Amino acid sequence: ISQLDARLSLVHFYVAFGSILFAGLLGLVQTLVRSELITLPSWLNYYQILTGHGVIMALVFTTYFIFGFFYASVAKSAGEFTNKQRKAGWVGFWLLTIGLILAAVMIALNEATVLYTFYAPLQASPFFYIALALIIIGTYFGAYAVISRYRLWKKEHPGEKTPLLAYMAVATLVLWLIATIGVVAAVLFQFLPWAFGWTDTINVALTRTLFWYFGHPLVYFWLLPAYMAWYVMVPKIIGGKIFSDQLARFSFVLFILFSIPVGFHHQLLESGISEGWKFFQVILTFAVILPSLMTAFALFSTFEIAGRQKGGKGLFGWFKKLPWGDVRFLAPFLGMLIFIPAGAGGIINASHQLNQIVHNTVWVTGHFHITVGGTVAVTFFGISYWIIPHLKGRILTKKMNKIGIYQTVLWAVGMGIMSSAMHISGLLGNPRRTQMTSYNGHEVASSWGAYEMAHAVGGSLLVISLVLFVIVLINLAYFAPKGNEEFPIAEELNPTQQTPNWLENWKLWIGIVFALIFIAYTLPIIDIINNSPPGSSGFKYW
Ligand code: HAS
Repeated sequence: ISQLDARLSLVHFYVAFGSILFAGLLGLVQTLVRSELITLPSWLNYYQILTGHGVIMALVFTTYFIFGFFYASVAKSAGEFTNKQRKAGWVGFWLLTIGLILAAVMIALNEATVLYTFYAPLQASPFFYIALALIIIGTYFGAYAVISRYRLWKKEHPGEKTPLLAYMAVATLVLWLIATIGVVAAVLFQFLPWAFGWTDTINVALTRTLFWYFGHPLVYFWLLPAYMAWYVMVPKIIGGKIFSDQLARFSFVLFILFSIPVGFHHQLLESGISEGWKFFQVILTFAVILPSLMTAFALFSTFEIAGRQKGGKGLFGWFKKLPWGDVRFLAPFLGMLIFIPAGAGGIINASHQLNQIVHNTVWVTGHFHITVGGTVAVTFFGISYWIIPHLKGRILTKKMNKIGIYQTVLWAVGMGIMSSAMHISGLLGNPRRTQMTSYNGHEVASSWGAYEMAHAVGGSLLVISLVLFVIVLINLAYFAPKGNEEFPIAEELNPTQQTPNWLENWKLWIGIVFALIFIAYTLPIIDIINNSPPGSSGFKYW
């Protein structure tokens, strides 16, 4: 891709890599505090670190990485950005970065110790909410750049099927744009007036509902770029083809439809929302599992077909033919493998009765570490190993490939130890989001001790892995031999198969998703507004 587009993409990656290393260190500190191996100095508190870790990992690392990946993927598949589009990308980058700096300062000053979900009645400085608003507006500029490049491609190629990668980036951004309506409404109309003191109270149930309207699709905003790599890049790396272009597009459409009207599955134990509406959203939650199952099916087929074409015989002979020594494949494959238990955990969470056991325990912390910290992060590592040298005009050397394999395996092992311990001790009642886990030596709490230690062991491996990751990336960006590292985009297995035009009918999908949102949310929100107890005046941790 052009130098100008590469620069826009790279600057996003650099912030993403710096932030994951910093937030990883904060995560390690948390595990050491919870396992009582260290105590914090008086000027620093646990929840401040937890907020920094959550905000940077969940919102900063992911958002920067995803936009860096989208700019490169769209420029590669749909053509160079125009000056206007690229300018929008830069405006987006600077808004994101100003928002990030402002949020970081507020957290460092202990004036935004509200955790990454910034639940009311915990109250932050108004500047923290302004920072969030800047970050979201920044993403809108980025979305404009990507979507308008895709539209321009359609104009330049009338009647042709759009490039799959660009289509997927647009689908993910459509999901993002609709999802952010909830958080924008909460920040503009509830949090900011309350934090500035223009309103005395805040409706807590409404803020949480608007947050989860956004919060659940947010997890698919993280996941879908990993799916882009699984559907389009991994087949090329293994010498195979995309199993079905239609299936891939349809699974992304299903994510748009079903990922938004499901936020209540995070609020199953909250009062103020009737059981019927929770039940309805749980049904839709089970519908959003479907595109992941379709993806699993397509990937197994891709692997088997590629392995057999390479001479793999018998029931599982094809498996041995996959390129296990290539980090560009191994890392995303580990991501897929991790997603099997991670997805099963999600299904457990979504089941109303089981949710009563796991809600607000470290089981949930284990769930999101294994999903976003496992599946998504490991896939992003795999992408980084070829995309950084590609953008810098260098190559992934054998030595860096080997270190990359150690790094991703170490990450998977560390995450495996940490999140398994979290899942198990969650079932033993270990609560999430608390610094003190000893409860003065209570018998039940003492059963968590060994697991807390395992968190610390896993967390330490993760930090070693991150240091390795950043070292390899610095090498790939500045010291690896010059060359042309491949940007892997696979062809379709069956190119003559027609992809139906309705898959590209955005008005239809956006119309259906708004209808579903209307059905799933209108009455419960009216109920919340009419029947909530008096709002809360707020609680400042600082
Ligand atoms: Fe979740 C809580 C339900 C997926 C992230 N989730 C969270 C939170 C986060 C999060 C951050 O229903 C915590 C928020 C907080 O702070 O409170 N989650 C689900 C369900 C799914 C799911 C049903 N979650 C994710 C993903 C995430 C993520 C993905 C991040 C990226 N989640 C919940 C619920 C809660 C929750 C409740 C609230 C809990 C509570 O009480 O607070 C589904 O999307 C999962 C479907 C996935 C599958 C797996 C398919 C497998 C594939 C791999 C195939 C492998 C191959 C490899 C091909 C069905 C695609 C080949 C292998 C060989 C062996 C050859």
